Amino acid sequence: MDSLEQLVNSAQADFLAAPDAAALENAKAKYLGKTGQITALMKGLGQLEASERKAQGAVINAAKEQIEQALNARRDALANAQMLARLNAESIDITLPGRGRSIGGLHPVLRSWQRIEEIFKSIGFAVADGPEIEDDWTNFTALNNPENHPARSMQDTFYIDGQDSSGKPLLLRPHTSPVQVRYARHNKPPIKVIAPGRTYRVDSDATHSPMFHQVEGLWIADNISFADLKGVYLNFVRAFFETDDLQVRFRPSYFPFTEPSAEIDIAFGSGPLKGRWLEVSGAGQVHPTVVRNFGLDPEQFVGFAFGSGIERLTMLRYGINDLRLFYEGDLRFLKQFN
Ligand code: 2NM
Repeated sequence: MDSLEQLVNSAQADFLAAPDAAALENAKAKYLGKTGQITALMKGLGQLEASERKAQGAVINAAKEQIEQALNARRDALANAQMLARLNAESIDITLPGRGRSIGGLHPVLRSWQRIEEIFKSIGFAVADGPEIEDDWTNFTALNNPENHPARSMQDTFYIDGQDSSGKPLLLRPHTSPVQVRYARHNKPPIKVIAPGRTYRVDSDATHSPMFHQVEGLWIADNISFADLKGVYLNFVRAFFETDDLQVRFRPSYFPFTEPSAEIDIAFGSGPLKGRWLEVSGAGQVHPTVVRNFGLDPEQFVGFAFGSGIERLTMLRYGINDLRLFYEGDLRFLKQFN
C-alpha cells in the first residue's frame, strides 16, 4: 500500500506543479488516462481472487478519489488564477475623464425650412408635401408646360426607370409645384398652402446643385389680388430676415404656369448687402389653364403662387457665398449654425 500512497502523493505533487490547464491535463493522463497508472491498477484487479479483488478495489478507488480531488482542486485554483490575471489585465481606469457625447445640430437649410414653415403657419398657411418621384402630367402638363418645353428635356430634368399609367417616364421633381397640384385637387378653396421640399435639376456649379430645396406657396380664393401676394411675401421676407428695413419689388417675367408672372427682388436697408436688389423668388397669378387643372373654375377662383430656393434664402441670411458648402458635410462650416 506504500506504493499507492506514493502514487497519490506524486499525483498531488505533479498537479500542484502544473503551471496551466494544459499541463494539468497532461499530468492527469499519467494517472487517470487510458494508459494511466490508476487505470492500470484497476485493470490488474481482474487477475485477483474474488475476495481480494473487493478489498483491493476499494483501496484503489479511495486512492483514485484522492487523485481526482487533487485534480479538481488544482483545476479550480488554475481557473481562479487565470480569471484574476484577466481581471487585472482588463481592468479599466475609471478615473479617466469621459469622452462626452457631442450633440448634433440642424443643417442650415433645414433650419431655414423649419423657419419658413413657422412663418407661413403663423399667417394661416397649411404645409403640404408629396412624392419626389413624379409623373409627367402632375409635374408638367397640369402646370401648362407645353409638350416641347425645354424643362421637359433630359438636359434639365432627371428621368428615371419606370413609367406612369400613360406610359410616360417617371422623373425627379424639378420643383415642388406638383405638390400644389395634388393639394389643390384634393382641397376646396380657399386654399393657402406652402410646399417645401427637395427638388432635382440637371445643373451643377457654384450656384446650382443637382439636388436643392424649394418652397412654393399657393393661395386660391375668390377675392384676392396681386396686392395680397405682395403683402404675404413682404411679411415673409421681413420675418425670415428678421428686419423690417427691407423692400420688395416685382419685375415682369414669364413662367408657363402663371400669367402675369414676376420675379421678386428684395433690398436690405442696412447691412453688408444694403441697397442691392437681390432676386429671391418667382411668382405670379396662376394661369387659368392651371386653375382648371386644379379642378376649379378660373372664372370663379384666382390663385397666386410663388417659388423660392431655400438655399438661396439661407445664403442671403447668413452671407454664405458658395452653395456647395451646404453639401460637403464639413463640420467647421456646419457648426457655425448651431
Ligand atoms: C415659381 C414661380 C411662379 C408656382 C406655381 C404654382 C402652382 F402650382 F400653383 F401652379 N406653384 N408654384 C410658381 C409660380 C412657382 O417658382 C419660381
